[in-house]
Amino acid sequence: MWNWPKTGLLAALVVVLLSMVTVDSSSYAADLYGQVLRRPAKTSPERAMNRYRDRENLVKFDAGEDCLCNPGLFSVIYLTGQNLPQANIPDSVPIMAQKDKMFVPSVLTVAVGSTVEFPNLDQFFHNVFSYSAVKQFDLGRYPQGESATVTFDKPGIVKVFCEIHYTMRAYVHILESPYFATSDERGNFVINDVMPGTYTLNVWQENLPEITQTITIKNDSTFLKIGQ
Ligand SMILES: [Cu+2]
Repeated sequence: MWNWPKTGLLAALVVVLLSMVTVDSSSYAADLYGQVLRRPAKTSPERAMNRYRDRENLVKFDAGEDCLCNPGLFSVIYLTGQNLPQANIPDSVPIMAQKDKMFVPSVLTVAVGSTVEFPNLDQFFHNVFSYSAVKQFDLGRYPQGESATVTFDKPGIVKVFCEIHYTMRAYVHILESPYFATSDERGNFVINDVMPGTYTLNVWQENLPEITQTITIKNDSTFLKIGQ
């Protein structure tokens, strides 16, 4: 009888060992971590859009490189390749607010088909519009506490402006596969649950050439430094 605990322990060990043998570890998804080290592009005077011509001929979008209002601080990192799964539309509605005369966030990534909300959190009117080919819209002017939505039904990049405050600009990236992320202002990013495989890694940053490189994801988390 004194032998039972040992036998039980042995049985448990056999069960654990068997489960290790029978689970195919190659099917595990892994997280891709990284940091984009490239600095934002220098802001340069940008030709005014037709809508502003009667006000100013040239508009300088320059509030300082490190201002969080500078979309150039934020990179979009996404994987492309063969037979990628389709991105799921999230349960929570993605938000691009208008706050302190900025779009927050100024770079937003969403799955194709997503509806984005644009609430005005300032104590004055804003307007939200885009002339981008992927999605043209004009939400009109609305005050604090009001909001409006846009459904982005095609993949691509949409540049967003406010008609009232000409320094406000932002980007919505609409993506087809679930493997995408926006970096923080220091370039850090994570893409969760990437299935093992070989992909093209793409890095977008405002007014800079796109970076592409081949990347192989295995079972373990991967850490990348990009754009050194
Ligand atoms: Cu505004």
